[in-house]
Amino acid sequence: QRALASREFGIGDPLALATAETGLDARILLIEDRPGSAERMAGALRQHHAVTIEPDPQAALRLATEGGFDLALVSLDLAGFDGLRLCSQLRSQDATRAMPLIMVAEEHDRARVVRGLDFGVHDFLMRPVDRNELMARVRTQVKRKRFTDALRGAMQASLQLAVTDALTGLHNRRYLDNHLGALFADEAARRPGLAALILDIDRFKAINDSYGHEAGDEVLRTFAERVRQDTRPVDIVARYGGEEIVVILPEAGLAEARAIAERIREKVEALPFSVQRATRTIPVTVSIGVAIRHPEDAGPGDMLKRADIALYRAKAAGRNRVEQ
Ligand code: GH3
Ligand code: MG
Ligand code: MG
Ligand code: MG
Repeated sequence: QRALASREFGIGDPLALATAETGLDARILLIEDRPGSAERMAGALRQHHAVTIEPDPQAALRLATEGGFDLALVSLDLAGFDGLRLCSQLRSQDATRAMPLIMVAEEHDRARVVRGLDFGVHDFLMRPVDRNELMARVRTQVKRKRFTDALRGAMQASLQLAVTDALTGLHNRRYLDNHLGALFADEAARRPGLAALILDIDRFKAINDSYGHEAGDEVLRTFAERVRQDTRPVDIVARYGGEEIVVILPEAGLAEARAIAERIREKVEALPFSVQRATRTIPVTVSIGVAIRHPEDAGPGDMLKRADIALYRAKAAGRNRVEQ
């Protein structure tokens, strides 16, 4: 079932990823100022892990912040320093929040251990530290961390996939609808300009018919890439339908929107499209409908409708044109 889920998302199996390296080879920061105890713990841990011993809490905090550690063991009875406070600092700053922490405490210190657990320290060991218990608790925390990291990565990847068009890598229609709705609702009154372009490749069916569907796909990918290059990061570029792309220009008036559309149209026409199977390049042109938001628009659909009507006019007038 896991394998199935990960195939669906097109991502690696997070559990397999996390358990493949079963607790081996972690980088461990051991914050302990009793030399005997530090050496005993480090000796055991070094069978499987890389261990850095740091007796000074300030230096330890700096080291941990610089990153690169998978886990820290923190003595609660550092000379002249409150180990629990160090734990709290490590838990509260962004750079170290996700790093697993294990407290090392004296038997009489159980009340502070409980406080540490309360504010999110992951685990603890009581002195004298048992070697097998030490290894087991470290292994468990490292595995948990690797699993949550892998899961977070997988979730981000699948969220990304849900709003991305697989063929072109552009945003998909779902993304466009969500963001355009929000843009309209938030800024309806204030925004100086908001414009939409609908771009539709001319006679695309003929390209498919002459060169094959795969060549058509390649043309689409190149087309999408050129449109993206000709727009700015604030613009939304989304695949709207088969060979139609919508561009939302959040800061453009009509003149600027027309100019951008004209620039895209010219470039598509001027640079021939090459595809793998065909020896010749393929001439491609695009028709573009332009619309801007009107104050009386009930929603973004009204603006897109006008762009679509303008696109239809461009087609009717002979294609390879920009109309508004
Ligand atoms: P025009 O827009 O100039 O009126 O003519 P057209 O030939 O482009 O007409 P239309 O927009 O109606 O047809 C678009 C064609 O695009 C139909 C469909 O087979 C093809 N198409 C849609 N999606 C894809 C795709 O992902 N890949 C390929 N290769 N073709 C696609
Ligand atoms: Mg059409
Ligand atoms: Mg078309
Ligand atoms: Mg079309």
